[in-house]
Amino acid sequence: MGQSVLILIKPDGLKKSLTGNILSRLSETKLEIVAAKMVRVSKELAEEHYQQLKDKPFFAEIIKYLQGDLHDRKKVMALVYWGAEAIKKCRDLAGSTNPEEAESTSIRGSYGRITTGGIYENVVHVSSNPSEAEREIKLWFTPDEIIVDLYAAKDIIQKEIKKKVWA
Ligand code: IDP
Ligand code: MG
Repeated sequence: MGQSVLILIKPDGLKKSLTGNILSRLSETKLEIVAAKMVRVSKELAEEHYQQLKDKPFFAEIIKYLQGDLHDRKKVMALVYWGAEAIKKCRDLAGSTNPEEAESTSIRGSYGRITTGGIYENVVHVSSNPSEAEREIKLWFTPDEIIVDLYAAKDIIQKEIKKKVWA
């Protein structure tokens, strides 16, 4: 049975030009990429993403961090990986949340740091369990943006919705 997992390359990862390195490391897992895009992160999206941490003293700072306010890079790269034990494989590769405690060969151990303000800048987000992965994937992606059917979806007809199309 396959599992899906949301990966975010956070603004520090993009600013430090680590995209290629991180994707290479993730390719060691032999998992399949089933969705990928660049996202400009709104405050609402960041707060929804980290909703379970809203009572933590560092909440406001991680919202700014995910939005790119700390790195002058207002974007993240969002990907969905799919395959056997996807969550464990990706979390193992990412390493511990605290980059100083993360194994030195892990992504966070190699590239993360703790800021003087105490925030763990750890380069990547990886969902930590299947229900968190489902919630996060549905938050970051629409069904059309994922090339396989991961979760139940339905067709609806929407009228009078303003959206941008090619001119
Ligand atoms: P995770 O990213 O390993 O799943 P979470 O507990 O979900 O860890 O925390 C989300 C993010 O918040 C972390 O990746 C890190 O950037 C930041 N963070 C978590 N705990 C701390 C802390 O104790 N101090 C500072 N930043 C933290
Ligand atoms: Mg987490």
